[in-house]
Amino acid sequence: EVVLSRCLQRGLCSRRDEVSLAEEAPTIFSKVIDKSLPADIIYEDEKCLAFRDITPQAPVHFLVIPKVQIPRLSAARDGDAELLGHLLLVAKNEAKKEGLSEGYRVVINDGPHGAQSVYHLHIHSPGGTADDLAPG
Ligand code: TR5
Repeated sequence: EVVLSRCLQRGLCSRRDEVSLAEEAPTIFSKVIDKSLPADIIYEDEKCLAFRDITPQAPVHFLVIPKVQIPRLSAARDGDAELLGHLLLVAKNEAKKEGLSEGYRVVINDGPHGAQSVYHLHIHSPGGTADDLAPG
């Protein structure tokens, strides 16, 4: 019921909209955030977490996620602007720490047509080679 009311507040779903409701449900990344599932965390602050992708698509491949559960980019609101900017800056800072001085990609998959598999907004930052860097 809490999940449903949050979903309704965001205007994402009606009570019969089970697809949107499923997207609002906690994902595996909630367990990474609350540390009930181990992950290789490389950065954390009060707003976000960065950790290595479990199936890296490049020599360096980490994810940056907000601690609040925004299910996908298309569900973000105008009020999320500062948070979204913060995630990008964290991705940039971590890429520098990882030594990606020659560049890297920043990718957000959105929804079924965007090949999104985990419905907790995340930024992919793969880098380290000029070969295939396409995540997920
Ligand atoms: O397809 P999208 O854009 O949704 O990307 C989801 C990404 O999450 C994929 O690149 C997965 O490899 C990654 N993933 C999935 C799990 C996971 C993870 N990265 C780090 N740690 C993970 N744990 C502990 N569990 C996952 N199921």
